[in-house]
Amino acid sequence: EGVQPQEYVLIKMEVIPPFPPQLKALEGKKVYLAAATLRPETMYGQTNCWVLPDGKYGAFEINDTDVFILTARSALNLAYQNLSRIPQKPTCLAEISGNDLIGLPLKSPLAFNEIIYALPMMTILTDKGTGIVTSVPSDSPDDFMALQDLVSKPALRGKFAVKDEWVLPFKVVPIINIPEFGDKSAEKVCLDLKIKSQNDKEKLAEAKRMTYLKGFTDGTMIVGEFKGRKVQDVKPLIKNKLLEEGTAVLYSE
Ligand code: A2H
Repeated sequence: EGVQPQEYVLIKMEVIPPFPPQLKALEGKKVYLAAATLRPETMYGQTNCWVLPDGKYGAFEINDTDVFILTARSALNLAYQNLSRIPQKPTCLAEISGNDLIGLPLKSPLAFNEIIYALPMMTILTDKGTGIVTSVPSDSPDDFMALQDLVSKPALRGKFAVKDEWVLPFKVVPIINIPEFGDKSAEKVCLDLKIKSQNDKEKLAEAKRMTYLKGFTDGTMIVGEFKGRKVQDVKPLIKNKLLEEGTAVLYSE
């Protein structure tokens, strides 16, 4: 963890009932996979959610109705940020492995796709954010490559019991134009740098450097309520809209 606190937006990705056996203890609750993001303005382009297959997650009571699935570490932090039914004390209703989350159907705010699925990503860190990441392959090189891996490697899908229909057809949803990179900046930069997989760390770091700042300074929204406006102008507006409608909360660590 850095010296400065990092503020994330937690996107509430709602698990669509009926719940599978491993979530039966949560019946009757509103259950969300809580994904930590620095780019709330990209939520229009969500195509899926990422979990770490070997990751340990828990279902924690946030208030009387809502349950968040995330790491115990982040649940403890949330409990000190007024996001726990009992202040400063996380209550875990069920322990769940990442493998048990794969294939869950989710409804996520702003996403054009009505239903998106939780899928495996090998590079998720359990000591950052919530251990849950939302996937925007148009604008995130990590997300693009992790999805590309699942799409191009049937054996990888087989290993994690990922059904073909959860990843195919592979459709990137264009949401932001960057003059230098077009409407699918992450895809373009991954192809230009000839990145082989989600594990190609150095090249992915370079791809992120190339796209991250440019998306903010030079990006224009090409979809949604703020279509035609600059990313840097609408980022706080979209963030506040999500917070006000209750589909996201702030989280610092
Ligand atoms: B970002 P920082 Cl479109 N492990 O959200 C790995 N990655 C994680 C994570 C974890 N435990 N928790 C969050 N992240 C990702 C959107 C996005 C993101 C776009 C473009 C770039 C981007 C959609 N995925 O991040 O190390 C989340 O992905 C580029 C850095 O705290 C989160 O924002 O700076 C970002 O990394 C937080 O990374």
